[in-house]
Amino acid sequence: SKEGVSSSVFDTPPSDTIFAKMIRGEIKVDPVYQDDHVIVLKDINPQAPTHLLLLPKKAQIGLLRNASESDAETLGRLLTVAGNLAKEHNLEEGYRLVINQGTKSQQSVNYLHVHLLSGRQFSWPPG
Ligand code: DGP
Repeated sequence: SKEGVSSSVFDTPPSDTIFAKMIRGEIKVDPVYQDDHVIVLKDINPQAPTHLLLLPKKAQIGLLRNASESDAETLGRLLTVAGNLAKEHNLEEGYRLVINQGTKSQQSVNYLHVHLLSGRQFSWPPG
């Protein structure tokens, strides 16, 4: 990066992120689930016994603030798929859905994604 200008994950357009490349098939993945709207992968660095990532397929959104009304169906589907997966995978004793947004939340990929974590005791407030 240029001197005095720190680089950021948000310098990468959503369509150039690793998740977009996976969705386009440019990087091979082994989805846990997919339909027309949502693709679900195992997180490469799991923070719980079950740690899935739910990605919107068509909406090339980095930050939630850049979502538009036309993304509403896809955004809703992320949650309905999460609920269905939790039921199918017998996670209903407890799971947590997380969307990290922005630098202070430690978002590390500029492509909107929902974490589904389960299989251990979580604390509140989150770390
Ligand atoms: P976040 O910090 O919310 O932006 O989470 C990004 C997550 O993506 C992080 O938990 C690690 C995961 N991740 C990064 N690169 C890859 C990858 O190449 N494959 C998979 N399956 N997950 C990845």
